[in-house]
Amino acid sequence: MAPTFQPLTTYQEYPADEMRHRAESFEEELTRRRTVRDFSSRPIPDGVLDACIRTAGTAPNGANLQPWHFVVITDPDIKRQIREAAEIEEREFYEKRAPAEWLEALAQLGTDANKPFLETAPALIAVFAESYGVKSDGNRTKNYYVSESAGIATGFLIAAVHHAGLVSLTHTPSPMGFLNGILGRPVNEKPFLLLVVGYPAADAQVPAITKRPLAKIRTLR
Ligand code: IYR
Repeated sequence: MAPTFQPLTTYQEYPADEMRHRAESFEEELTRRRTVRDFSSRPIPDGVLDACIRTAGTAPNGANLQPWHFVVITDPDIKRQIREAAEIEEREFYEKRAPAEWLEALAQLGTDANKPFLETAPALIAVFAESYGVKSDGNRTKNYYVSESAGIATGFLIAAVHHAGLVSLTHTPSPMGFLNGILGRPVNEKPFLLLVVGYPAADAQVPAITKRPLAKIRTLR
């Protein structure tokens, strides 16, 4: 397809001081984000998740094929089915599959096979990565950089949810093929992760962990 171009009208330049200030205040805002596992059942105001998912849908991605799909689950019965299926996998993981080294790495998070938040939280967003497209005649089309694209979109989604004033948990029961069955998604969509979203419980606790400082994560050359 021949490209059509239009002027870039959305770019906004800021003076250097303001740019630094903006960079640092965004840093401050995202540094307040914590992954939360203790959720309140309080419902999410209408429209909030739609805006967050539209934000996720603006993410850069392979050939602009936008290889993702988001399923928002608020139905208690579907949440219960997801919890039951996830806990089966998680029990397998914690009791059999996980190597000792992996369990040691997880120890600081205090996680286990019980996933009550899958029912308590008001919303789950199942993120699917579209491995390939399907044309109306049934033939497949290729997608590109599918994991990168879904990962960036999920990053946008997590930031948007935080910016809106909610908390989230990236949950990855493994394997999570059961999500296709429960949610009726086609086989070309691979479950990428389950984002648990809502308000934190009044007494929510988070693990006392820290992030690596700039000097450890960045090199200048
Ligand atoms: N999926 C399991 C285990 C787990 C794995 C990683 I890597 C984490 O950062 C956290 C948990 C669970 O959700 O408990």
